[in-house]
Amino acid sequence: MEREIIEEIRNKSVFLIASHIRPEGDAIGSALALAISLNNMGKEVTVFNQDPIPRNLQFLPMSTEIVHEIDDSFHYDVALVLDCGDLDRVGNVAEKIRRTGKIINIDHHKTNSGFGDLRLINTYKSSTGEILYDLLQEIPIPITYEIAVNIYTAILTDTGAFCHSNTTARTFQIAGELVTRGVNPSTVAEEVYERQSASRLRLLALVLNTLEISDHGKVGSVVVLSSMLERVGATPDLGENMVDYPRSIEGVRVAVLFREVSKDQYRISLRSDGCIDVADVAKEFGGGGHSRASGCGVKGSLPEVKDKVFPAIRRRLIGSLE
Ligand SMILES: [Mn+2]
Repeated sequence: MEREIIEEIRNKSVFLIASHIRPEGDAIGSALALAISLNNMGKEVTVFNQDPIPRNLQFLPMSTEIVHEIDDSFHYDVALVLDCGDLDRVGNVAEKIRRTGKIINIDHHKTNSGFGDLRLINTYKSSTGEILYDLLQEIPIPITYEIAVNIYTAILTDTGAFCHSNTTARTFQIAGELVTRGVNPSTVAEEVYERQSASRLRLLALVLNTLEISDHGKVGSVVVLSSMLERVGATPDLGENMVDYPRSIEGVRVAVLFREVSKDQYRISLRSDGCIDVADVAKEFGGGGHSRASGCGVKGSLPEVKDKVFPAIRRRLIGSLE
């Protein structure tokens, strides 16, 4: 199928690139890397993301050109949907994309639904950025600095700075090649990780107070409430990576973040050290992701949501650890 995708890219001229709502490094980095590549081939490209670009990704070349709305009359030949397990993950343009033109689905999520006319899905790759790097070589497109820094950021963020289990020898090989194209690892790390706002640190202090450890130390969880965001003047996206803190505790095998979306709706982020498949847990609630990192939305008050999510984890833990 990779051949057919390359043919589409070579032969068509107007492209829409879309990635998932609440974007992170892989969603933005891979979309921009592909957009710059297509621009360099003389193609017409529009990059769409429904939500604002996180502050720490605004240094990426071409990030200011991402649009957050698409006119219904906008015509394109091919929609390239990146880093989305399901087409609905692109948000409110899903319907338009479904109706117009060809859809190419490029992703690495284990729960990918297989949507689209053409698919390039490799669940063994660390990131969509890593998949794209190989695709660009095949087209072939010269990897300029602007492309390299976007792919590097995609890989850096999706591997948790080369710490997660999806980091392979190939990941480092690609990262090395990107560095030879001019990417400076310490500059990128500073942009991505050391531009926190004071309100995020104040939020962290409140969130850590909610830390709960259960199941003999194996499950750790924290909560982000809207009232906490208000108190410190933080935007909802600042609560997103809080799941990393319970995850880092010795002995914790599964980490959970409960984020209040509204009074009766919570967004759940799940992390596992591999002992259980959290994509499976998320799927139970209509979400998805990877076996070690996933997410879903659950309706109910916080105690009700906890009463749904914890047993779903416990059931699998009991099966896996005995
Ligand atoms: Mn990704």
